[in-house]
Amino acid sequence: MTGQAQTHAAPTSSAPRIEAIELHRIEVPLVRAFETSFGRETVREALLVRVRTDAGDGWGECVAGRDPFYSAEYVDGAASVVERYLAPALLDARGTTAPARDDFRSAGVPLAASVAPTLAFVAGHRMAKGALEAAVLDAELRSQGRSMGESFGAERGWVDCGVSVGIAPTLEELLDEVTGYLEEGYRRIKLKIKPGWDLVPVAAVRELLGPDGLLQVDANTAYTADDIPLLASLDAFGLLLIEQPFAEEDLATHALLAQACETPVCLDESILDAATAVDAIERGATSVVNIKPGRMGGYLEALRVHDACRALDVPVWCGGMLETGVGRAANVALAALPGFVLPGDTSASSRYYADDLTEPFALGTGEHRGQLRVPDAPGTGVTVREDLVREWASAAPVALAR
Ligand code: NPG
Repeated sequence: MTGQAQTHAAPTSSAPRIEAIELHRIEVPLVRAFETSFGRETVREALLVRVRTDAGDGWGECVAGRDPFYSAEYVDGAASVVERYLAPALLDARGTTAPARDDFRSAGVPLAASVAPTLAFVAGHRMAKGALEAAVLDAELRSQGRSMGESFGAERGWVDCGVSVGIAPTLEELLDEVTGYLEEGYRRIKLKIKPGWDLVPVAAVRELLGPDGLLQVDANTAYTADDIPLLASLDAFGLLLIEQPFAEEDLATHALLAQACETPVCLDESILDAATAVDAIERGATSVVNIKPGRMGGYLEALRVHDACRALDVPVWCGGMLETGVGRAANVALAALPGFVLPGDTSASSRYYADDLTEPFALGTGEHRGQLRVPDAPGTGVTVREDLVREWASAAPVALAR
């Protein structure tokens, strides 16, 4: 076969070598319950991975939730697949044998670029794979003295922040919550909607924001094709976008909605990688893309999705999965790329947590009101508070070594 560029990862002596991988399960209380069309959370159950290399450590956060409701992945399953399959494979390969993709986004991070190919023998489990890749990337960039922003090609020192507002018990409580976020400076409001909680809350929040306030909605797959007329009637409220109203496999109904309404349709759950993004765009099922690195198997694929969307002139924005500072830091670096033209769900730590696992992310003031600063120290640029990892542990850590 000719024309197939295949390189081998970590051919240089400068690439770190993986020595050990640790899994840490934690439970972090949320400052307020977060309700979506698929469930209600009061605690974030998270899986953190620490990769120990001969050149230093790196941390990654798995975004799988407690239950397999947003996606098929869930945190117990992620921990199991990391422990049984993924971590042993990385420890065996140690970045020296797996063929890495030879593309622009793999350049400069040979060890991180070897992770996805090494783990490709396991079907799916993108969130689990993404956590490992993020930890390896953090370790590798720290060893090079480079920040994620620098390595990704960030073009901004600050990013615009939006906030995702859960389904509230009453309209009054919703308006109180949104008012609080506006006072804090958030530049865009995203409302969670579901059948029975859509037109009325959207109308009320539009009135609160005034005609110029940035507003969008997220249905997390709660609707069906029968709801197209109702969803099209949201055009009256000048929304930035309608996010994922239908099932993740159902591009056809999203394309029908896109034809029936003026509001841009944005896919989240459906977009698994650059290929599915391009396919959905070409089918007319999405004209804006929510990029969540965990859903795509890691930051390197997220960068490829960004690049593919940019080449097609499709705007992207950075989603969120209630990340602690570990994942938030990397998301903020990603959101500083030029294709991220809409504010992300990159909220301040205080939106979810009284204490964050790292230095807290706080919204800026003055000209940076409603923005977060992109970390510029090596790797994620933040430091994990190991005292809190221990304090919040919900299970004994698991350590795997070669
Ligand atoms: O700000 O981190 C955040 C959360 C943003 O609404 C948000 N996330 O569907 O996009 C989503 C939703 C979500 C949260 C999905 C938790 C899955 C779990």
